[in-house]
Amino acid sequence: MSVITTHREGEVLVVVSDNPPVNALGAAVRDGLVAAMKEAAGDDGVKAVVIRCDGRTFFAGADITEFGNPNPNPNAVDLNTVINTIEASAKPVVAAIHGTALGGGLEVALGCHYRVAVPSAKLGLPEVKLGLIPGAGGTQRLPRVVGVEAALPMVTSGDPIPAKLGATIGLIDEIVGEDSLEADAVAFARSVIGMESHPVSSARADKIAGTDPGAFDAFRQANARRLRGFDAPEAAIKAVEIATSHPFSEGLPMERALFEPLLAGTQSAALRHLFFAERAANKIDDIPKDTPILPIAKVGVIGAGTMGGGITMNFLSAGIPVTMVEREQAPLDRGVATIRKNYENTAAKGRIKPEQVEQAMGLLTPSLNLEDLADCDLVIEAVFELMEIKKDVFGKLDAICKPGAILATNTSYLDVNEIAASTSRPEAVLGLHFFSPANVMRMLEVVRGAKTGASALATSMKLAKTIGKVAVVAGVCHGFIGNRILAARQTQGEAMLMEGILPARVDKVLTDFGFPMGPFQMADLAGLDIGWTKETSDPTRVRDVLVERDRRGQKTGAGFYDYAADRTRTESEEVNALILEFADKAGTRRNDVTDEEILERLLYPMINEAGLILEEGIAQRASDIDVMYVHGYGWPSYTGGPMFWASTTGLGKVVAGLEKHADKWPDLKISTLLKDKAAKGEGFA
Ligand code: T1G
Repeated sequence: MSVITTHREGEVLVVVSDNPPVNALGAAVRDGLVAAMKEAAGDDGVKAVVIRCDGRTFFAGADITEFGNPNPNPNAVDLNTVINTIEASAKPVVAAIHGTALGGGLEVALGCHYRVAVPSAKLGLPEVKLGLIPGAGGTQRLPRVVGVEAALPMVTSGDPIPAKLGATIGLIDEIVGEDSLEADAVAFARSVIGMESHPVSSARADKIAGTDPGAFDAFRQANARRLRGFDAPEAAIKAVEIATSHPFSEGLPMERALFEPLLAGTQSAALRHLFFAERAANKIDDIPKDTPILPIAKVGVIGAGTMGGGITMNFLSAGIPVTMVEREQAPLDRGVATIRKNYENTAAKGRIKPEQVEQAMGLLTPSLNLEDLADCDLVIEAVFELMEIKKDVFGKLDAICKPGAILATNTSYLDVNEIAASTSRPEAVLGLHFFSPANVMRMLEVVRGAKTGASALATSMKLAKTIGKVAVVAGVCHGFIGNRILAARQTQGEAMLMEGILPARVDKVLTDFGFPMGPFQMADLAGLDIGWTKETSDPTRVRDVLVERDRRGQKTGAGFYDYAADRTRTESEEVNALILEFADKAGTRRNDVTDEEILERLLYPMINEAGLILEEGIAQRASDIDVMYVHGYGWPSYTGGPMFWASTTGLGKVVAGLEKHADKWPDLKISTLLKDKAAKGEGFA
């Protein structure tokens, strides 16, 4: 059965693609579309064409699985030929859009003379998210249809826009009925039959005439921070600029000339790796695909602080009612007020409508009573990070909550098996480790206890998608996947202080690598007093001495750095002097440390810890660790995450670096898996 079929609605030929799961524009689709256009051209009874797709969405782009591999169908027509054939049709062609018209999908729609869409449709050019730019005329046709001001953010952010906005900027000619797409598209097609001419995107000049040449540099400056480190967005800006200064016939090959090097580059390979890695992470290899998913109609959250409030917002925003429990009225009221303020701030930025604030708040039930959680399908505790407190809470929940309810801990380090043992339902206990701020960070670490049941796991992975999180399953060890690997980096960072290497220099090496912040900025943000007590404070440890001086981090206006009221950071002379004094006293001060050594000593131990985690089965697969670090810890996505980066760096180089600096980590155990792969010249992919 061809993936492309046609049928007649009177004088209109309807062309239908049925290529699940997302109507990717693979070879069969491309060939089929050209054949359909030939059929339309050759049939005098056909006066117009509608192109639509079956299934969940209009074409969602080129087939990404074809990239980076030898072309399986060298004789198939390329996408540019398909689109140019559509655009050259003497008979008007209408794109009928539902779902997400993305990448090559939107480029096909731009080749059509008209575009209609259902209200729920979205349109975008997400190629930059794959380290690419549109490669089939998108950067040349989109600005000609919507203008540079609307085109630039679409092409450089890769974020889709809703159909309604598409209609506003002229990308969509008509918003049609949500449930009558084909009929309304055929009616639209009939309405344009017989017109003298039809809009040809590549020939239009009205929307780009008079573009301010300075607009491009202005856009670069306004978006420099967001685009830092990525190659594709700059290429996209250049391509749009070309559309305003060159005829389409020259612009199309120039777009291709910008596209090809990106496709061949490491950044695109890295981002395509992450695209599939995110989807693989959602799969748990050893539980049956038909494992029952438990309905989560009501959620309980214990704790209304930063984490509890942020966790609560995830479910409210997904339309799931939450009962949020605190021990005292004042913190409960503060928690509710903070949630409301967060939503109101988001509404003020235009990201949600004011009525959505009330919708979300209407789903929140504050409570001082654990008994109010009795009918919840899932309860998540976000109480103080002390095992005794957690075990006490779970013991009470076990008695209160209905049979089958899932009981989750938000712990970021503690033993989930020990927590589960404090209940009579270990099969329903797991970790749901959110990352702060929990309502923003996409990462969710699902910690699987030894007795956690398949349903609880499968339900959690599905729920993660519902609340817009990327989930990775971790086994139980101290710090699970993310924080255990992070500890390896933080340990080295502190060791460098004793060599007289200052925080600002260490942090800069990591921010130059692409992290949003380095270990000391991160420590100040989280608070230097996590786990610190007066009784156990270590006067030989810089961090503890800072806490003793009440330099607890950003929250006290001083930590490794000094912070102004607006949280602007400056180096602290006091702290730098203290560090040099410590290094001199210990006789460990060095003046020969290079930035390369700093980077190797910060990142290689992370790769090694990841190798140990894979050996121990704490992570299902290496790509899960990439997903975890990109979405949970700010590892620059254009390097693909730690495992992809180590593989492109060369595992042999990593092992050599670990051995070269072995004296800096006395208790280091080099991962056997890492050494074996390095010896074979393999990567982690
Ligand atoms: N190619 C191949 N497979 C794809 C695919 C694609 N473009 N998009 C999705 N899949 C697979 C995905 O791996 C998963 O497989 C299944 O479909 C469901 O996806 C020339 C060069 C469309 C919004 O970047 O954003 O066009 O895991 O789990 O949550 O200029 O998929 O089931 O085996 O994500 O409902 C541009 C990428 C390509 C769109 C649907 N297009 N896809 O989300 O399902 S480059 C994109 C998405 C290009 C042109 C350029 C999302 C989605 P499996 P899913 P979803």
